[in-house]
Amino acid sequence: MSKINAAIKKSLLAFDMEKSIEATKKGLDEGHDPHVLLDVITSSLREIGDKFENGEFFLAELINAGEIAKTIISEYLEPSLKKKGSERKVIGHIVIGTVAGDIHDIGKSLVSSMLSMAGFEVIDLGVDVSPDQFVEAVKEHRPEIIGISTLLTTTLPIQRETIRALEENTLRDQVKVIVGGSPVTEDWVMEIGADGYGEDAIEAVKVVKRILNISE
Ligand code: B1M
Repeated sequence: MSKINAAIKKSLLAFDMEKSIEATKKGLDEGHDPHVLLDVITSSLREIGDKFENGEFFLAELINAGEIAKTIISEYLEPSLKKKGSERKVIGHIVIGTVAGDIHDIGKSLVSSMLSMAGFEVIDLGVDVSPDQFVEAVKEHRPEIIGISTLLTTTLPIQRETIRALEENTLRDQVKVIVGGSPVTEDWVMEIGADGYGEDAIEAVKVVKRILNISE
């Protein structure tokens, strides 16, 4: 692991906002790939989640880590990723959100940003989005695709409920559905009848393009 990556990981695991920002800025200034820095943050958060799960860290620490990661990603990494891409024409429209009962938004927002950088117009409904709210957004915005995110196993069934709500409102054949979030598996995608899923934000963009037959 490079010195910068190690410094970011160390400061995130110490819940030190200042040092995390400092290390990220240094990494960007030294020309490190923002995608790689993003991977370091994601894997560090996973480690923090595991430590929370086994009782080593408390909820307050999970909250702190989430806040630090959000700040670094939205204020430093995303602007740097955007600089790399140029202005593009709109290639599609997507409504995206995190399901009802779930307030995790770091990964979902990353997927939104990557899609936006790839040329999609993204209507981000935020977190705690009910199946009815997804349905209303589809009626209002008429996207080609919707993205349903969740990180909790307890709220995973809401992805299925959202697809059912689209069917009940006779909208399912007008809109494709991509799902995502750490508990989502290929089997789950098949079971609920979604059109695809992305394991991470980069994969999500590829999958959306594939589903919509966009080759650029
Ligand atoms: Co929470 N949390 N959390 N948490 N949290 C997890 C998810 C957990 C795995 C930690 C653990 O115990 N190991 C665990 C879930 C266990 C389970 O359900 N099996 C958990 C828990 C239990 C909880 C609470 C219940 C804790 C409590 O209160 N006792 C609570 C729930 C609150 C609620 O939602 N109702 C809770 C709260 C929180 C915080 C608020 C403190 C904070 C979130 C802050 C925020 O999002 N603004 C938080 C955090 C930070 C985490 C961990 C540590 C990190 C999540 C994260 O941001 N990862 C997480 C541990 C883990 O994930 N292993 C954990 C970085 C992000 C870039 O990755 O979100 O996976 P990720 O997104 C990826 C992919 O999944 C994918 O692409 C993204 C980018 O690469 N992806 C998509 C995501 N959505 C997609 C959508 C797509 C396609 C791809 O298409 C639509």
